[in-house]
Amino acid sequence: MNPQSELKLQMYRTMLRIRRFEEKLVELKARASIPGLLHLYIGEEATATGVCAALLPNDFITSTHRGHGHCIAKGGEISRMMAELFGRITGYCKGKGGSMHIANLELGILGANGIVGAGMPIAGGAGLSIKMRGTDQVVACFFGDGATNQGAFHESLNMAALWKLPVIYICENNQYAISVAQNRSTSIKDVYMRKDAYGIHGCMVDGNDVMAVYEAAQDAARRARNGEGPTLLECKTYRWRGHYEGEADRTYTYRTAEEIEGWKKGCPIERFRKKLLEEKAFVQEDFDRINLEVKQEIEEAIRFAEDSPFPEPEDALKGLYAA
Ligand SMILES: Cc1ncc(C[n+]2csc(CCOP(=O)(O)OP(=O)(O)O)c2C)c(N)n1
Ligand SMILES: [Mg+2]
Repeated sequence: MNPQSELKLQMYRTMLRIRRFEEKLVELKARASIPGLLHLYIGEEATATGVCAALLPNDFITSTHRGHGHCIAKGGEISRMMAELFGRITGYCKGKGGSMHIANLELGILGANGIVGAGMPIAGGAGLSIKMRGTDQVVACFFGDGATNQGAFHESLNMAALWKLPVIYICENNQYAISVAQNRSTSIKDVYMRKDAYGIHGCMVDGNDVMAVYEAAQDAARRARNGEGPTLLECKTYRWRGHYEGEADRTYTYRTAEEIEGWKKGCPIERFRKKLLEEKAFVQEDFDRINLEVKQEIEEAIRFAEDSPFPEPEDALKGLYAA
């Protein structure tokens, strides 16, 4: 298989792994098998997948409260993520972090984050460290549309522009911040236009088109590695589930069933599968095989999590950092 086709199939698999992992979480949460809050990424898989496909293993990402997709796309193992959500010691943070705090420095994952906008200064710091160490790494910094009205967004973009830091700022514009539609909170429709305020590159793509996201992220990564500074990449997308798992009762107070169904019809994974079939790059059996393998991977991850021990009470304060 040529490398381009291999990459496409890999991207399909990554999107499906994110989708199936989270569909399983819906079920587990409804049965109260896992503690803590869950913000699901279902419907937005093409954004993390396209961006991370343009990164190298030693590049960094910063993530958000809706971070499972970023983690999987950057190389996170589903079994260790599942164990983390089950609160077991085999999880990425020894079961003490949970959904909103998964981090792994070996994979360049500088952390999911429960504080909206808090990944942006971290990405700036990582970008500055890359510059000072003189490597050609880049940082992909993911955040939502709501986060772009935080002071941290403006402060970070200003400094990254001034110091030409190798950071790709990715706004995952799913059009809502909890129940607040973007047009009720943000003075402009297209967030990427804020590039002009900082004199940096920026563009907007269909965040549900994985190839469009990939190509835009590749351009941004190339510029960053060449010392040309940051890019603001806006990906228009949509979350299918509530803001958090369990929101169901409130969903239809701020968006309609028709709106949600309309976006589901444009499912990023189905769209990509159909495109690959049309290109005659693959046959349906290729997708069937991947579906089966992903299903098995998720089942094994649950077994791994359930078979893993909980942390000991006397270890409660180990592995914690305070500044
Ligand atoms: C500093 C801060 N303010 C408020 C919150 C509560 N909060 C959690 S998620 C969220 C909305 C974030 O919206 P957006 O950035 O668009 O991300 P999305 O949830 O849509 O992915 C808010 C206000 C928080 N966690 N941190
Ligand atoms: Mg949002």
